[in-house]
Amino acid sequence: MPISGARTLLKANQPDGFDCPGCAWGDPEHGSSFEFCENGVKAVAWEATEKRASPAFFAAHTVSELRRLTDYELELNGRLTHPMRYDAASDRYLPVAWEDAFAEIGGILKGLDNPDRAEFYTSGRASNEAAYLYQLFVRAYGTNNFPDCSNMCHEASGVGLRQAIGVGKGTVLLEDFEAADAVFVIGQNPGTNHPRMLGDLRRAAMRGARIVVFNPIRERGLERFSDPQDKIEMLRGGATDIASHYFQPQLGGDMAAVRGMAKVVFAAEDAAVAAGLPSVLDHAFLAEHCAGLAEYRAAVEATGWAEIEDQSGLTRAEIERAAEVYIKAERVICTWAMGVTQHLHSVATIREIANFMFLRGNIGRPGAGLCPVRGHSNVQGDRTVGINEKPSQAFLDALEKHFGFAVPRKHGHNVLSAIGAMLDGSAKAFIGLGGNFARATPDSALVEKALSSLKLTVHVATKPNHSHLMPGEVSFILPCLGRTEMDLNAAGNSQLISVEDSMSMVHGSAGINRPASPHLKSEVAIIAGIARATVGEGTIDWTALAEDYDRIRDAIEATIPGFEDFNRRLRKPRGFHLRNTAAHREWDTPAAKATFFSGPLPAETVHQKARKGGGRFALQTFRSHDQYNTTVYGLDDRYRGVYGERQVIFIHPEDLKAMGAQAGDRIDVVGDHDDGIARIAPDFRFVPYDIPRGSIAGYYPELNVLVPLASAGEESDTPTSKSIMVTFRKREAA
Ligand SMILES: Nc1nc2c(c(=O)[nH]1)N[C@H]1C(S)=C(S)[C@@H](COP(=O)(O)OP(=O)(O)OC[C@H]3O[C@@H](n4cnc5c(=O)[nH]c(N)nc54)[C@H](O)[C@@H]3O)O[C@H]1N2
Ligand SMILES: Nc1nc2c(c(=O)[nH]1)N[C@H]1C(S)=C(S)[C@@H](COP(=O)(O)OP(=O)(O)OC[C@H]3O[C@@H](n4cnc5c(=O)[nH]c(N)nc54)[C@H](O)[C@@H]3O)O[C@H]1N2
Ligand SMILES: [Mo]
Repeated sequence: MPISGARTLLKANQPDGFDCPGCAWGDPEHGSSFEFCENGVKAVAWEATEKRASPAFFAAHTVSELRRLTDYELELNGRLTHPMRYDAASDRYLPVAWEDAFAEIGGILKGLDNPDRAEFYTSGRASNEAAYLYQLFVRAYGTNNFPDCSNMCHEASGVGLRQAIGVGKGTVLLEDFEAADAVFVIGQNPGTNHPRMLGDLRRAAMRGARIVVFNPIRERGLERFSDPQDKIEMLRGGATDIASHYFQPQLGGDMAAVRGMAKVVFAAEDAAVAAGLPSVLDHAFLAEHCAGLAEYRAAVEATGWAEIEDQSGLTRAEIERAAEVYIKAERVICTWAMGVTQHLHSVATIREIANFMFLRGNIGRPGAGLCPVRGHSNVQGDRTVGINEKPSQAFLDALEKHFGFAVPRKHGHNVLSAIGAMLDGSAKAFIGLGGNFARATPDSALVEKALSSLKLTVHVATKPNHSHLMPGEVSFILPCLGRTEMDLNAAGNSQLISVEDSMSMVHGSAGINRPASPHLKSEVAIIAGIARATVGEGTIDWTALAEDYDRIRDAIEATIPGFEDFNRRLRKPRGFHLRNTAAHREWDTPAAKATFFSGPLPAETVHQKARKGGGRFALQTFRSHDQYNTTVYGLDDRYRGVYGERQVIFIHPEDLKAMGAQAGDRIDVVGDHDDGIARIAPDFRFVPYDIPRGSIAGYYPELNVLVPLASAGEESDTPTSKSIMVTFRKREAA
């Protein structure tokens, strides 16, 4: 790594440095111990690369040629350096002047007969300031079309938690992990995706807290972990056991597993009462704070063990062991991520997790609470500052009052409805603030077609990716500064941005590296440029806002609760905490209580359906250790023992045997969704693995060709990329 790279790392997650673009895990109070992780290093080094995808690179390759590269090969070309415009005649991207790009984009947007014909995507790396300015521009233009990576990520957590506790965010702070007696980790692989979280889990395990994992796959990082911050452990080559209990449910079986645990808790309560022992339930909390307990208890009693075992894939004895830990622990935290949120029944599952935690009052007190672990480093902040296709009326009122323009009130498009609008021809323009829309979304072939059919596509990006290679009639790639780079205004002063982590801590971030190219602009400056050319400076002075981000923060303070004295508090070493009502046991729900939901278990989950025969399997798509979403850093997945390849399917050895297949056999994976669309992922290899029978796994984004647009989570509308029905086809020998 070049020296500048090492210097860069020393400034990651430091009070005077930049926020690590890796993940949204919180930073410790004592910011002096330099916390970084292997995958944070990769994320930072990826951005600080010395390679450049310059105009010479684009001159040397037609877009059709570039399309044949893998995601990995494409991003290897390094950082974008110039704004580029697609030239259909030569099938190449050519350099363009910033002002010309802004003028043409503004012209096309103004020319659409209805602002709802444009789609404004956000990926979760955008800062609060960029995201706020973006939503302001888009609403001044006249639409609430905000498809957002959140729609594919933690949407179900937002929806489920809002219903249950009145706020769509987690209730714990990092400090709570120091006080918890037990942490339940459901559907999450922190060893790869939130390595700094493993440090906190390890410290908890070392002081005797129980760590209970629910994951169909045995993930090495959750079993044993050696902390890179612990020099003695590193020198000895030692490691600490993380999980005290590891349960392997079937895909989508978590709601049944959690309900099973609730059943055990109610039974234990009855036994305690009969024996004259102290109650297992937290009656004081339930009486003062909760609504719907009696109905919930009835629903739990109506759910039989046979149904619970069949759907969860766990035995009653296993579930009793897990529940035992919960009952014995005074303070419990439950964390989860994509293994819970990317299913058909995710919202119901998250409500069930909340139900379970209410039983012993495990919310709103130290060492206890609900903790959805976010993905992108500022995905939570982007929502807070208004990237939301269904904005609250209160927020819209505040915008209208502060800025004095009429805001659009109609709900806009999320990711799936935006794709629908592109496919049916009603959408005409796509603007992407970061991300890789074509690769991150389902049914890749259809989305590629959708993007290419548009009148205008614009991508604000740091590196070339496949979404840039589906140009519409007019198409731009606009290169921006990354998190690690200095963002200087016209006066030469370094601008501060802010982000919000999974624990609702808002803190500042300022890059330290020289920009990858002198032609880059900040995301804020790019949004201001497009806004000026589209809606003009009549009501909003875009130039002044972009010139000093303190002014954007003043506007955030004036329109969004919780940001009082924003500019001053942001400059405090660890930033500040956005107040979470549920963490204070205030319930912003219709009943003004923490609310139990008592629906039945799903009638059938994907593995139950697959088991009916026809050679069908339930597939989940997840991340390797060497990738950041659609960005592939390398072809290894060290913890899972896969090297030099990504086209693999993890499968139980007995399933292989039953098919008469062997490790290493090459196969095509064939989609089996009942919508008449043929879906094939060609040329994969079997890897025998410790995974329940009937459930299989492979990597995103290669397998997105198999994720059906038509399959969306109930109430969350999230693509169901962890429950896909597939079959296999043997490949003919070449
Ligand atoms: N290095 C790195 N860091 C990242 C990312 C990255 O790509 N690379 N991505 C970021 C983003 S945007 C996000 S959202 C997060 C993602 O973080 P994770 O949610 O950890 O990501 P996935 O790789 O999708 O892993 C899902 C885990 O859930 C398990 N699982 C799947 N289905 C089920 C189920 O039905 N039940 C249970 N109990 N478990 C299940 C899988 O076996 C796997 O261990 O990470 C963020 N951080
Ligand atoms: N099958 C399947 N599909 C999934 C998932 C899954 O688990 N399985 N996970 C889903 C989830 S959780 C998520 S969050 C989405 C992710 O979807 P996205 O957020 O759209 O995708 P990323 O791969 O994170 O975006 C990578 C691109 O972002 C750009 N970029 C990087 N840094 C910056 C920056 O600082 N500024 C700007 N403007 N651009 C930058 C680079 O050009 C890079 O190519 O994918 C979803 N899709
Ligand atoms: Mo995500």
